[in-house]
Amino acid sequence: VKKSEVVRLILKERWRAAPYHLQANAYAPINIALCKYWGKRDQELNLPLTSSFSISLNNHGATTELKINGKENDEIFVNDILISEDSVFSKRLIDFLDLFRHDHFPRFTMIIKTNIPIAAGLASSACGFAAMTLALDKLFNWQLPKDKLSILARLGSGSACRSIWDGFVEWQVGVSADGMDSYGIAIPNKWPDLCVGLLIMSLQEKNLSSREAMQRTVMTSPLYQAWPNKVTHDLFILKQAICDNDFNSLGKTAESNATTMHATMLSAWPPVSYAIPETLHAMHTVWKLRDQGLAIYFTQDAGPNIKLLFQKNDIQNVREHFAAVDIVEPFLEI
Ligand code: 2P0
Repeated sequence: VKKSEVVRLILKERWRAAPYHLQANAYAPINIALCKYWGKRDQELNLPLTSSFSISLNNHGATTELKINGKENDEIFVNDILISEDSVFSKRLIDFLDLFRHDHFPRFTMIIKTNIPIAAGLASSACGFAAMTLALDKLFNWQLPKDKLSILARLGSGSACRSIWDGFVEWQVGVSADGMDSYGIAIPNKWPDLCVGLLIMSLQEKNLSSREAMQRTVMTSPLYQAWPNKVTHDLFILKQAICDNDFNSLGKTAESNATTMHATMLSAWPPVSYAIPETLHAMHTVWKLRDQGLAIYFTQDAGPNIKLLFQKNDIQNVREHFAAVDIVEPFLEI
């Protein structure tokens, strides 16, 4: 199934209609998976092999402004820098926009502003494509429900389907070939004391995309066959932990899910590791602090940066050990 067919199924008579506004903008948060998406059953539609579960980081994310520019080309600015049309990043965005317009028209100026490092394993493509989808919905006045917007965002980047929502989100795996049952669903439970600490160790762009890394893992890792069962188990425990407000169960499950995902990558061939020495150092610090009685856990995505999980009453303690930590309270009203 092609992306354009899915877009037609969702937009129906709205597909390729003229824009309703000349300009629109939207915001979407980054999301951190507590149970990871790692492996696709469909490369074209970004359909996953398993469900996944995340938390959106309310005030950390991307704002996208879309303007019809009347020019012959699209222009993309990221944090005020004009991005080359030939870059992989631009091509991905332009291909995505082309799904919704005739022969590349109208052309857009896209002004993307993020308050997170791009491509350093902080889910910048997730919030970027989610914000773009929400801006398109406004520009074309589609007024689509969020499950449909989540499917469209997934066509840009898999994990973007979770950034359509705040709070806890489950991306259900789905079974259909066109992916109409594979989108993010908001889990209504809140956890006001939950904190996520971002430890930025490197701002360098990764040299292997998560797209390639996950495909290589599925194709070559002897450990990958254990992954779907691990996800089923972890999802169940995570949801239970949220219902019971059991922080240690949530933290343990998220950390174990991340280390298992990275073990599948390390056992791929050629091996994949996103860790740098600072990553391992932070992990050891977390383990040491936990031995000393602090309720702190970590997770790591397709980059070297570590995300700490802890609760509000330990903020001071965490700051003492991780001076550079950027603390986010996902459920804080802002
Ligand atoms: C996640 N990651 O669940 C996992 C954990 C990285 C590690 O989703 O190819 O950029 O666009 O569907 O969404 C990053 O992968 O990949 C990701 P595509 P995406 O957050």
